[in-house]
Amino acid sequence: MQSEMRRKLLEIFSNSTGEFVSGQKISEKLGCSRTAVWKHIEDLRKEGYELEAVRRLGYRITKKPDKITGNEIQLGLKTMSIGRNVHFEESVLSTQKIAHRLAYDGVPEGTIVVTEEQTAGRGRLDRSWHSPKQTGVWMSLILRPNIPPSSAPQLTLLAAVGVVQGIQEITGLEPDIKWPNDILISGKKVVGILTELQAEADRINSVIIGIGINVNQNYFPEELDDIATSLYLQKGEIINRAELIQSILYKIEVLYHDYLSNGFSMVKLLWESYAISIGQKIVARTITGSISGRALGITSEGVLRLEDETGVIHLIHSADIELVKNR
Ligand code: BT5
Repeated sequence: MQSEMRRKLLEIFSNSTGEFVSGQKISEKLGCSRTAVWKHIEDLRKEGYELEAVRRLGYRITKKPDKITGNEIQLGLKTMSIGRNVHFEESVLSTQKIAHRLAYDGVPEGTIVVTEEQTAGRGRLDRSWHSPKQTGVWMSLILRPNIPPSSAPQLTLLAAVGVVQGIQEITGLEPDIKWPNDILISGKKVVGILTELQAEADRINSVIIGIGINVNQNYFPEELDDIATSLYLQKGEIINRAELIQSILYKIEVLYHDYLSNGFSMVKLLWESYAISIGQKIVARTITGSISGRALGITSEGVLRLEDETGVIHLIHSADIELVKNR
């Protein structure tokens, strides 16, 4: 099917929000015959859509295929700018890499890069990020906020809040955030976020927020088995990734607009309400060494405050955090 026809047809169903649409109406909107409509419907079925057809009522989509191309993400998307421009590729080294290039080339704010599989997905400090085919959400979001580079960590926390809210909405699960960028369920990592900048000394050109979500994996390689989990493993149901992406993008956009107009306070409050490490004993491993103590909270810049045993308060900008179990 012509991609334009397909897009229009899916749009008609999306606007009908689950109600039946008559063959007559579809043929009018597409400007084609009823026989052609029937053929297009068959094409959708071949692509994995399940459609119910009832005499005199027409058609409705009962199940969408688990695809995350631009069309699937945009149909039903409620945002104004975030995710309105989608760059999709079946397989990439890393969506971050592509997003850096697109950001440099000047794509609109809110552009996302999405893929089915990353062969060289990465975390912080060039650690690798396991991104198997068709099971996860591997995406990078390009923002261009007018903020100083020192405030950029706030956007990692903003993205984490948006992802938690999206997961809650779609799955009903209640994830926790571990400063700065891990989202955990039952103590295991389900999401990692990597924020990178294209910036000059005093101004940001682009912020590239990489979000990796384990969605439908039913197992992990041995080295991750103890520390990683997926939404499927937690919920016991396959999750529709396009709907999850739509929900997360919408939550992020709402938070981002509030952040640009009113500052960090709303995100800070929400973030603290999901954070598990605050008030707890932790070890922060930084590049220069480890500090143990109690996590007091985050500053208005999004930096972690940690009080060591002697009462000295350290500001931690970047670290891996281990929660120390109280005996
Ligand atoms: C992160 O780093 O958690 C950030 C991960 C960001 C991934 C996204 S996917 C889209 C975009 N494109 C990219 O190339 N990256 C971003 P960090 O805190 O450094 O954690 C990395 C560590 O998490 C690894 O050393 C492993 O121990 C563990 N890990 C790797 N893959 C994992 C997975 N799928 N689930 C849970 N843990 C994983």
